[in-house]
Amino acid sequence: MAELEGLEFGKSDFVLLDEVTMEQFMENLKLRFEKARIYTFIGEVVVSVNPYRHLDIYGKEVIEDYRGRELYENPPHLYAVADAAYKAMKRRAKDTCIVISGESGAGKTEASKYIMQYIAAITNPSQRAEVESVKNVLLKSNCVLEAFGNAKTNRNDNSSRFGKYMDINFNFNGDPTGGHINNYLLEKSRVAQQQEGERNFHSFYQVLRGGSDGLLKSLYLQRDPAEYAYTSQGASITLASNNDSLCHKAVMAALKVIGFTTEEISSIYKILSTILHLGNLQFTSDGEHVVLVGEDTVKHISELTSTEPENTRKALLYRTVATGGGEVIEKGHSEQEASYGRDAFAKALYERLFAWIVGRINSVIQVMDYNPALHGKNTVIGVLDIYGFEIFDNNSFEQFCINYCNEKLQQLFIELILRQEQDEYQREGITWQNIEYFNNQIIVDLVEQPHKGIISVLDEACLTAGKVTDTVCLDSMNKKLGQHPHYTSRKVSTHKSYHSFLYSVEGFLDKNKDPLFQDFKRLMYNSSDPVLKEMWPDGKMSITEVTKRPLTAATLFKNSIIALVDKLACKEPYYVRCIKPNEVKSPLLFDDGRCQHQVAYLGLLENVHVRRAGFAYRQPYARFLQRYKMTCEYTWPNHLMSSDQEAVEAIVNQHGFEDDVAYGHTKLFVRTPRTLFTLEQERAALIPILVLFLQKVWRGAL
Ligand code: AD9
Ligand code: MG
Repeated sequence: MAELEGLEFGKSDFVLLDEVTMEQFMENLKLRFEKARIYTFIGEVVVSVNPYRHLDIYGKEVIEDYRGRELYENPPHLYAVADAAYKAMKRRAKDTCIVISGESGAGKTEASKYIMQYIAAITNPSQRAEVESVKNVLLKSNCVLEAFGNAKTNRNDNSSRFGKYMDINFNFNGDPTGGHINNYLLEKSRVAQQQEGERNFHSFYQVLRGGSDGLLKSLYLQRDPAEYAYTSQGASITLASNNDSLCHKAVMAALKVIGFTTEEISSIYKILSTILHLGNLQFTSDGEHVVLVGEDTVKHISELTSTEPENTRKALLYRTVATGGGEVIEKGHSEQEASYGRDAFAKALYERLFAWIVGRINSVIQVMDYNPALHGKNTVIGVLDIYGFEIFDNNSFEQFCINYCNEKLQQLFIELILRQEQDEYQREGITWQNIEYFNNQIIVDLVEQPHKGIISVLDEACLTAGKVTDTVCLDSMNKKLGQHPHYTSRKVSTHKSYHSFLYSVEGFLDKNKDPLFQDFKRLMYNSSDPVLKEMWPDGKMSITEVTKRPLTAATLFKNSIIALVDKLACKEPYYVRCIKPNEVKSPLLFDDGRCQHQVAYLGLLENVHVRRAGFAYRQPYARFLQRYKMTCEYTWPNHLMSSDQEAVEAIVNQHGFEDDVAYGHTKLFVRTPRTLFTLEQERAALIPILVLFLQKVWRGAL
C-alpha cells in the first residue's frame, strides 16, 4: 500500500475510497491536484494529472527513494511504476511494457521521458562505457524525435504528431544493451497545411531561427519563417523564437552524439530546406501550358537534392502514364494537379526523412552479437507514448486514425488488467469470480472489421475506378453502417466511448489513397546524394512496374496498430493514465467537467471496481509479517511458527480478519482496504510507544 500520507492530501490509492462513486473519485483527484499530489494509484496503475508547472519531485534523491522499493512503500509516482516494471523484468526475467495513455496534452510524453530518465539513472552502477553510450543514445533520441515529430497544436504546444513505441533491451545484469523504436503514422499533412493557431513541425522553425548564418546561406534560406508558405500559416510567429533557436543547437548536438555523420546531418537540413522552397513554388498558365513561377527556386531545389534542374522541372510539371496499350507517355499537369503534386511531394519527403531518422537511430542502438547462452536471457521493457485522443473543431482522417488507435489501446487495457488479475489468482491458487465490464471491442470492430468496418468501406471507395468523391463514400458508409449502434449514436453516447463526435469526411479519400506521382520517386532515386537516394528505393521502378493497388494509409495504419497490440499483449503491462486538468494549460484550474469526462472514458472507475471486487491488496507473506508483526503478541518481536504464512495467519486471526483474506501460495490476499487501513493505524500508533520502549532499554531504565 502506498505509504500513508496525511489525509489532507487525500487517498493515495483510489482503492481506499470509502465508496467507489464518481463523486468520491473526483473529489479525491481534485484534492490531490490542488495539493500538488499529481500521482495517485489504482493498485499498480498510476493516474497522473498534468500539473502545468514544474514540480520538484524528479530529483536524484527522489529516484533513490524509489529504487528497488515496493510499490506501496512510497507515495504514488511514475518512478514507482518504472521500478515495478524494471524489477519484474530483472527478477522474473519477464518482458514488460509501460503503456502511457490519455488525451492530447495530458502529459504522456513528459511521463515517458521521466520514466526513461529513471531507468537510465538506476542502471549501470559500474558505469561501463558501452552501456553509458547506449543510455545516452536512448535519451538523446527524444530530443531529435520531438524536433521532427512534434508540433504546436491548439491543444498542446509540444504535441506528438506520431506514435512512438520504444523497446529497451537489457542484459542479465539489468543494464540496457540497446533498443528499437517503432514509429506510427506521422501526421504529414501538417507539412503543407496547418490549422489556424497551429504550427508546422518544430524542426522547420528551429533551423530557421537557430541555424548559423553560414548554414542558412548554404541552404538559400531566409531567417524569417514568414518567408515560407509552409511556415507562415497558423501561428509561426507567435511562439517564443528563442526556444526554437536553443532547440536547434540541442538537436544538432544530439544528432552528433547519436552518431549521425556530417554528411547525413547536411542531407537532413537540405531536405528540410527543399521542402520550404517547394512550398513557395507557384504554377501558372501561359495560355497553353502550365509553367513554373520562380526559376531560381527550382535551381535551389535541384542543388539541394543533387538532381538535374531539368528533371526537377519536369517532375513538377508532367507525369508519366502508361496507356492501356502499354505505351508510356508524358502528360502535362493542370495547375491544380501541379500544386497537388508539389504538396504531396513535400509531405512524402518529410515522412521519409522522419522514417529514415528513426531507422538510423535504430541502427545505432540495435543489439548486436547477443548470445543468450553466453549472456543470459535478453529481456525488454517497452515504453509506449502515442498521440492522445483528440477532438478539434474539424476532425479529419488523422483524428480518425489517432482515435481508433486509442480505442484499441483502451481495449487492451481492459483485457490485460482483467487478465493479469485472473492470472495472479490462478497462480496463487485462489478462486476468482468473473467481473462484468464494458468491452469496447464493438467500437474497434466498427472501425477495423474486414468487409464491414469503416476502413474497409473507405478502402473500397478508394479502389473503385473513376471519380468517387468523399460524399459518395460517406453515403456508402451511411448505408452499410447506418444500423450500427455506435455509428448512429455518436451524438448521444451512453458508453465510455470516444465516438461522441463527428468526423468530417472531407479529404478522407485522398489521405487514405495517399498518391504520389512516380516521377517524384524516380527523381529522388536518381539523386546523387546517397542519403536521399536511400530514402526512395521504390523510385527504381518504372511506371509499368508500379503496383496498381498499394495498401491504403488506413490499412497500413490498422496493420501496424494490430502488430503493436500483439507486441504489447505478450508483455507484462504497467499503466500510466494521464489526465488533462483544463483546456487553458493552467496549473491552478481543475475543470471538473473535463476531468470527469476523461475519468469516465479511461474506465478508471471500473478499474477501481475490478481491483476491489476481488482482493484489493496482496503482499508476500514475509513482507506482510515484517510490516505488521508488532501488532500481534505471537509474532513480536519474532515468531516461533513453522512458516511465515502461519505467522501471518496468527496476525489475521488475532484481529478477526479471517473472513476478509485468502491465503495464496506465496501471498496474502486482502479483500477490503479497511483491513489494511486498520493494521496501518495500529502500527502507526504503536511505533512511538516502541520507540519509547527501546530508548528506555538503551538507557538501561528497563
Ligand atoms: V499529445 O497527445 O503528444 O498532444 P501529451 O504527450 O500527452 O500530448 P505532453 O507530455 O506533451 O502531453 O504535455 C504537455 C505539456 O504539459 C508539456 O509540454 C508540459 O508543459 C506540461 N507537462 C506535462 N507533464 C508535466 C509534468 N509532469 N510536470 C510539469 C508537465 N509539466
Ligand atoms: Mg506527446
